[in-house]
Amino acid sequence: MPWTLARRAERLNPSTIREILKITERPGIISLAGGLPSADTFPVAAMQEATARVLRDSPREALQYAASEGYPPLREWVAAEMAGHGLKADASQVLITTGSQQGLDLVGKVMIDPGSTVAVESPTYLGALQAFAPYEPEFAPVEGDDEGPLPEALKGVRDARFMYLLPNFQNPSGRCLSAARRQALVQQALAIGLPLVEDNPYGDLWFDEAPPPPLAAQAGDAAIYLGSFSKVLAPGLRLGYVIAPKALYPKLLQAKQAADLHTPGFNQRVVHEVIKNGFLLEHVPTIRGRYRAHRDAMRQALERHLPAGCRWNTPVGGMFFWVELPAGMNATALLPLAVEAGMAFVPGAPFFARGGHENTLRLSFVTVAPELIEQGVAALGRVLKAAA
Ligand code: N5F
Repeated sequence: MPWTLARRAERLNPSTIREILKITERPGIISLAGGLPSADTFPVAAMQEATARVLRDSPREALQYAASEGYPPLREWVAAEMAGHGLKADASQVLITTGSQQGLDLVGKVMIDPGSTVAVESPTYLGALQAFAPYEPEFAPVEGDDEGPLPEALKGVRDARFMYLLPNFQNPSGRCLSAARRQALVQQALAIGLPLVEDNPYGDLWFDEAPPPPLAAQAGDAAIYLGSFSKVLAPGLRLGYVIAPKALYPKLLQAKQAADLHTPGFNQRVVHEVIKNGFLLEHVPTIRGRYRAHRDAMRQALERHLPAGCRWNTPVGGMFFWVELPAGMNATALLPLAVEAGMAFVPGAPFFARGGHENTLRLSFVTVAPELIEQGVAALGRVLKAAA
């Protein structure tokens, strides 16, 4: 073998979610594993019309190489949308990315040196751990409670390059930070000079009331904000965005250029065409209503089928239930049995930067229909009872 792997390649891991998705693509498996939006919410007709209009009105531009920063009207739309959420940023601070997953990679590339500290929630999004890990950080989990990370605990990570946070309906825990906790966290972060990287793909998927404004609205230049069109339109478009402090923007842009020159201009134009006249104001509430009904179906199924000793949250938005099994049970070991029984989940351990917590698992309630949620959770219940 004439090849020598780079040190960062050693840190590359397969995504547990993607590995499970391979199994769950087998017919007959009820997958509560992947955070896949319900395909019934994809706006197919609106996409068809917008695609036809883009190809009719601007085919040469739409099919040509385009600006690395993104399609200017889409950047303007993002800036205006975020202003409505209290985050004032200029369109020149918006970088359109190939999914918010790419935003995580670009932030890692620009901000992390080998051995530098990255503070994370515990648990946190495993795809972010996967994106940051090749840049060789030391992850520092920050202690928290039901309202979010503890502001006091930030003092322990004051030297971190940044803290990565998911304030709304967190993946995987479903947790939503209270307004008071957001304010306390930002105050503490500003006081100790700790920058924040805020990832918010689920904020629009609330069931009863909109979550408080983003941390970035209060943190100013101390925050980078990541958004995504995956959960409000369709993940196959691979469209997300980063809103960055002006001083950081050029470096993120250079990293973006090096990675893929630009996000597909065709997709950006089609999406802008779909959303420019308020489409999401009507579309997103239909997703909320549907997902709320799915959440209720899963809550009932969990109450009916999970054995005593299991605990779970009731998410008020987003896509996930987070389940704690009785101590001593191992979700990773139970997964093959669950698949044999006809269902799949994501084990919780990979969501913890330092592992452990083998008795946790994540269930998505949005991908399959309520009847299948009931069947899938019933199968999980049988597996857990047999293992107890
Ligand atoms: O914007 P996009 O589609 O790149 O979303 C990436 C992303 C970023 N940040 C958080 C907190 C996320 O939850 C995600 C998407 N997570 C899904 C999940 O199931 O955890 C995606 C999994 C789909 C897959 O790997 O095929």
